[in-house]
Amino acid sequence: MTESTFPKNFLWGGAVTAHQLEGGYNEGGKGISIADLMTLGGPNHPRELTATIEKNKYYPNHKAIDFYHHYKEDIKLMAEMGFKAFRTSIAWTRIFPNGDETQPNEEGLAFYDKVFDECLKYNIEPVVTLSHFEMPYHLVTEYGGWSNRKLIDFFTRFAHVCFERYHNKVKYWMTFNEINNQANYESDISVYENSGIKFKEGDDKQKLMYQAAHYEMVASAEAVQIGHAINPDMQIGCMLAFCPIYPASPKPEDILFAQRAMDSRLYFGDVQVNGEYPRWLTQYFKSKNYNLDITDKDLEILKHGTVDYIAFSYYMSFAVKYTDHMDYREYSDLVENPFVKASDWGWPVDPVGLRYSLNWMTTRWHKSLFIVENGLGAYDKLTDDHKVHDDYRIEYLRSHIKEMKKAVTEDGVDLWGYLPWGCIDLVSASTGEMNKRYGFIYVDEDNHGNGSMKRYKKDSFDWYKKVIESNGTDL
Ligand code: P53
Repeated sequence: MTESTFPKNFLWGGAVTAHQLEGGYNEGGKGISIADLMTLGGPNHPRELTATIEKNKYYPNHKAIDFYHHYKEDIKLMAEMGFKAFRTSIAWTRIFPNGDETQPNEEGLAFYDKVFDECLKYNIEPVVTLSHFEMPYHLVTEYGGWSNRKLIDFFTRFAHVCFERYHNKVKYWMTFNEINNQANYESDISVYENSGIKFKEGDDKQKLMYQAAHYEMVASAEAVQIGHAINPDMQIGCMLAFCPIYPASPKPEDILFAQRAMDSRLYFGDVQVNGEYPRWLTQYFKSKNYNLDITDKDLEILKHGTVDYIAFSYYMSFAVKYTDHMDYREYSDLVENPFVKASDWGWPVDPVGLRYSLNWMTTRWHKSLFIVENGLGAYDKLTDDHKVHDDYRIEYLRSHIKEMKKAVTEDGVDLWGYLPWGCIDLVSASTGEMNKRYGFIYVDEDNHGNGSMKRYKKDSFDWYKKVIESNGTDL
């Protein structure tokens, strides 16, 4: 008989990242990260990327939800839901405040010892991202972010220190969060968050993105080797934003173009999993006369630093229609998909796309998978008696878990776990808002940082607790 539910050791839990939740942006010797210089934006106006902290602007990540001082209380609530795993990141600027020091900041290291110990106390497995949109700002101003090869050394030093310090506490690691978001190279925010590059007038954005991504992937492959040398039991993965891209119609040109769009967004996975660039892309670099700085030694490193597993986020799917070019651009080539609804922030909601994605990756890469983000950003209302009736969130998660279950039980996908995003409300990455909420736990704080900061359980808290208790049977 085939197994009809999730494996016994399935890692149910939730996910966050340092800069969107910790606050304490200048405590414990922490340096300024790129996220500390992003202002509050909104659904219709982008966040500003300022060069210094300006007095009259609001920077939501400075305070975030103050996990820096609330971590015990917050992890306790996650334990109450029965979490088996908790994904967070290590703020690079707590360990290397400027990024180019040779010695780490002990106070920063000690903070994460406390966070991981608190998780382990409840048998919660920490799942840790090394770089999640929070590189030291000093590396931007002094080196131009990841446009500079020197960043490889700074990052691998950071990775080395973290692996050495925490290898007995943390088994699951990821190198770069959503490394492929910058495939959307026309977006200033996407490239800045991944690579710390601020475009100037006249820049070839696409070329700069390919070069930066190359250095990052070399750094990631080196980190994999460093980590395995320290402790071969550590599982070190890549992390991709997986948004499947469908053809708008069965027209052959649409299908071909959708394939190219997927390849353009996901070549990062090809390099990190297979250890080499796909042929179409090498050919593309030639046709563009890009002459990127990719050395033979780099190619060796990529080959020997392939990842142990694939972590990914899944929020939405896209659709494309061929016009007159094969060079996919996310802004201009997407068309609306009449078969899916959208969230309040315009993100298409497509649970079946999750099953499609799990199968797509399994067929292409033959590796274990780990869903480390999924969820619905929504407006919540705290009632007078401190409840949040978030049936829309439960519905979103339930429909995605159902599809994930089919992928595991019917399609045989090797999936390690499910860690929905923002398990406690936190600052949105794209808009900086608090009001774009994902959590099972409500945090009483508004877009401008006002509120009691008290934590309240939403209806989804009790629902998710039951889901975990029943290992995904009681949905
Ligand atoms: P927010 C774009 C597309 C898909 C995922 O996003 C993305 C982004 C960038 O915003 O980011 C991931 O907060 C990211 C998290 C982020 C989460 O999705 O914009 O890894 O840091 O918070 C949700 O609603």
